[in-house]
Amino acid sequence: MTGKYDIAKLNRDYAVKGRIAFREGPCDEPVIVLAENHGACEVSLYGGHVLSYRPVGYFPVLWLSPSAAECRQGKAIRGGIPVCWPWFGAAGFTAPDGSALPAHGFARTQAWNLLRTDYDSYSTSATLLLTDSPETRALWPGKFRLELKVTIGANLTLELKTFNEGTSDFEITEALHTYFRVKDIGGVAVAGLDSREYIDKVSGAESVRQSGDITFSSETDRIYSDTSEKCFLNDTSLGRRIEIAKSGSSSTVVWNPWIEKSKTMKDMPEDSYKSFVCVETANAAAEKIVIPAGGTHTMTLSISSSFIEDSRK
Ligand code: TA6
Repeated sequence: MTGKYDIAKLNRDYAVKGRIAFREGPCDEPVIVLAENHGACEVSLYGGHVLSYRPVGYFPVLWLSPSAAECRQGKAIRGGIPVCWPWFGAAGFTAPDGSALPAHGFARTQAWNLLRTDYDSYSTSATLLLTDSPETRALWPGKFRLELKVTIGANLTLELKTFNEGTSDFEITEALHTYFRVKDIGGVAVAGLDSREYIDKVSGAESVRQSGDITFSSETDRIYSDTSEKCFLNDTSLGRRIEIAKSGSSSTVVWNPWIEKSKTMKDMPEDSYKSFVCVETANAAAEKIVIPAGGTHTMTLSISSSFIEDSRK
């Protein structure tokens, strides 16, 4: 036993052969391995962070930094699916004591708890739980319960459910900040956002209309609004299409840091920008979610992949 968990005991008590297992992970928090006939995924209790997803017979769907295993307390794991909550991007406000707040909220740097695991003929799942604490209340006053249900089956599905446990409304922005692995960023297009408006965080333009598919040749950082439909990541050189379906989400964020920004990011190799693109399931910018006292809000993401003809042949 190295950290606060006895992984061997967790496996003795809760592992299910071929379905559920536990391993050591970042920041001394266990990683839960979930498997089913169609594929497998892993989710860390540190940050409630999905680290990997691989459908049987396919290339890994998510990109994860080689430095992820060395992630330190208070830092977010680079790659996989970070949970950005209870705010996306800059907080836009200060902590109750007036101090500055980290980008993308605190959920992705907290230790979550494992609420339950389930499996049946079609899927295997784990439900993780984060609740407010003196540490979170020092950053944000909300009294909350946050559940993340990760399900592996024919697809990978994440369900992020916010419960307002307080006596007054609170407002959140949020994102499942998914890093999709690609063979080469130059051969990638994101489809399904044509004619949608976006905020361009690189140029500062507040309202730009998308024309056609999104391709990548420089730093790209866009928040698309009024986007509740599924979108697609077409990786022609890999011969793969990833379908990104969702519910309870109005915003879609598309990000690639490109060359110069990548050089400033010390938790990944400089050329990593060639190997991933983030298409994020979100409620961001003006698309805030107000949750009344005692109320809930659920955002879901479902990822599936299929082969496509390599259009270059
Ligand atoms: O989702 C895009 C973005 O907001 C970018 O502006 C960039 O900051 C990225 O998130 C990564 O943020 P992080 O705090 O994880 O380095």
